[in-house]
Amino acid sequence: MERVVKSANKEAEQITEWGELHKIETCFDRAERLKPCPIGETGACCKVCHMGPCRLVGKNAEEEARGVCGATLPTVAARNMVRMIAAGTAAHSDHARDMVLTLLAVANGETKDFQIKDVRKLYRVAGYLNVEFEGRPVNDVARDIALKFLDDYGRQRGELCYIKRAPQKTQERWRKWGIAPRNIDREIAEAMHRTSIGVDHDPDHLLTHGLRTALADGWGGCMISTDITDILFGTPMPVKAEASFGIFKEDEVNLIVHGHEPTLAEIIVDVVSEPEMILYAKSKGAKGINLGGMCCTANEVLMRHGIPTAGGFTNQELGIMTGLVDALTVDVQCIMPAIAELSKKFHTKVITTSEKAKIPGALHIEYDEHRAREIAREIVKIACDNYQNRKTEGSHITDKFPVIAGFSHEYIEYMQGGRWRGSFRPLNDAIMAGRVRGVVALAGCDNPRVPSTGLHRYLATELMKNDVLIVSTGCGSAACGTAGYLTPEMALENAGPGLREVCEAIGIPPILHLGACVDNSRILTIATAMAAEGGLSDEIGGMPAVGIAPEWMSEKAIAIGCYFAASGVPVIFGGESPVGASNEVTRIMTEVWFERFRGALHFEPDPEKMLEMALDYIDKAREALKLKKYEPGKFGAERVLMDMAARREIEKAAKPHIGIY
Ligand code: SF4
Ligand code: MSK
Repeated sequence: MERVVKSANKEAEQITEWGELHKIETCFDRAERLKPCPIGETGACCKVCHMGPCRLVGKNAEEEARGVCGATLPTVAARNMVRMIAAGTAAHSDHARDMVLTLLAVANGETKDFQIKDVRKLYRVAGYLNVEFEGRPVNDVARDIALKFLDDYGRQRGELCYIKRAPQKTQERWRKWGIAPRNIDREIAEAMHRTSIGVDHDPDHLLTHGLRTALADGWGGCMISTDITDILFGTPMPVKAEASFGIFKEDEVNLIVHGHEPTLAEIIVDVVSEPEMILYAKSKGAKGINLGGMCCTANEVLMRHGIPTAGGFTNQELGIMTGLVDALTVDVQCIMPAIAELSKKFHTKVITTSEKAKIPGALHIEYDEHRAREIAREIVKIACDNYQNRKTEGSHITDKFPVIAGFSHEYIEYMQGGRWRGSFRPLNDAIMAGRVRGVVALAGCDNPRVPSTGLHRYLATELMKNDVLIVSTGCGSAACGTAGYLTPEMALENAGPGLREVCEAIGIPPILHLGACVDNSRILTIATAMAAEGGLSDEIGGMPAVGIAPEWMSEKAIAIGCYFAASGVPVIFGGESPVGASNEVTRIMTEVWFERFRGALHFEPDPEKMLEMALDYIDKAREALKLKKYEPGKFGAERVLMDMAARREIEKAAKPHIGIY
């Protein structure tokens, strides 16, 4: 039988081949063996009560199939979708809640291991929340901010604080259709209530609440998490780093942080460079301590400290199989339980650190923000002790790729005009003139059900060629990073002529790594800034912009896709549609949502069609905005793009008025 290609990444593929040879099973083998249930896959199975599970199948299932209670297929598919949104929103927002509680602990002086690093960002957030900050002690401002955000989890009436950050027109659409969220926990709880047996049975009504829940994720949980993480650990600006399995060092202790929460990882970044820790590592025979990351905890420390990444979701088992990982700490989300069992075949210590997440077979050292440094030292020492247990076997890989990451929306604004004149004008102008055809958010997971990272690579390459600027997050960024796509040189080699010119003038890569999956909120902020800048759409909807998650697998991705759609961005997901069994639900999520919110959520397994659909959305938006028709290499008149020298001149002359940099 012909071998199935498991990953588009050469290095990952090499490890899977080594694994097959040594009879070591990975998610790729399990994905090959476990075919998805075709009924559940398309949203036609209901198991919300114990009269079921009911499978709504058959010739005219859409019209005729009924569950024991009488639920129709559109009801069942819509309910399944809403439950996915609720779960994804819960995940991001619970992570964000912990960030709020950390900020509160810092403000109250309850933890000595963290301080507020970015006071400018604190003031900017205070401004959004109408918290007085001038002349007040920083910790008092931080406390008020934390309390306001906590209120976003429990307020019974009114709207989330950050709803008003969206363009006015976008807000109006939300209010008109009743999807402006009240509080994060309430929308999640109501989603679970409405989808339980015998409550809401109207698919449109159900999905409308799904959008309200998703907005609580995007403009609530995700945006809160991004902002507090920036306040506590610094707003990212471009850093150089490396990606892929070659980041592991043969002669140093390799400690990898994996999951999503940045707090413990931040302290570990600090602790690994303490002289006594380095001495400790040396006493065990290693030359030093090498800290790396995986998935979104990696993205957090990559964005702020240039810590290298071993890649995204499907690389977690493969990392262990290099035989070089001495300890792998995991916090929450996207952690395969398989790593605990797999680690026994190697010497790797898997350490769970969240009070919310244990894996049988893993060592549990619970993170506590009041003893953060002490716990980080304990973990680093475990990794050092384990260095001596390293065996020689494993699929060692030496390839790694340079990466430029750290593009916060604040920095993107800065690089288009400098500290005092930062704006989105140059980007808007470049889009209007047709140099940049549009913007695509290439995000979401990598998935073993396709040659993993392959769809990200294909789409990134084709979009760049077509003069589309890419903003990426999460494992989409990891997929691009481990392919060597996150450097400015990539623009020279692969971008179309207009995009290349823009990238060279501003000094940016054609793919901007914006951070972890919670940092998709940065895309909402960028879209809002572009709308405010003028010349394109005056709301998020109608921009020549599309979201694509070609290899999504997590419920969090569904929540993200839906908050993009509700905000006005057409979104295309790969793979089979989880609501594909119902034409009515598919119609609501594409046509009806587009009519109401100018966004949509499509599922399209064919990557060429995904590309075609994205470019079509972009071109239609350009046409509706009466922008110059996109023609490669032919541009309309636009302002002169500001290069670094021009920016310095302005900075010399200008007085501060806006911007945080
Ligand atoms: Fe079946 Fe209705 Fe129960 Fe769902 S809620 S499992 S359709 S009886
Ligand atoms: S880690 S949600 S696999 S992006 Fe954020 Fe990656 Fe998807 Fe998890």
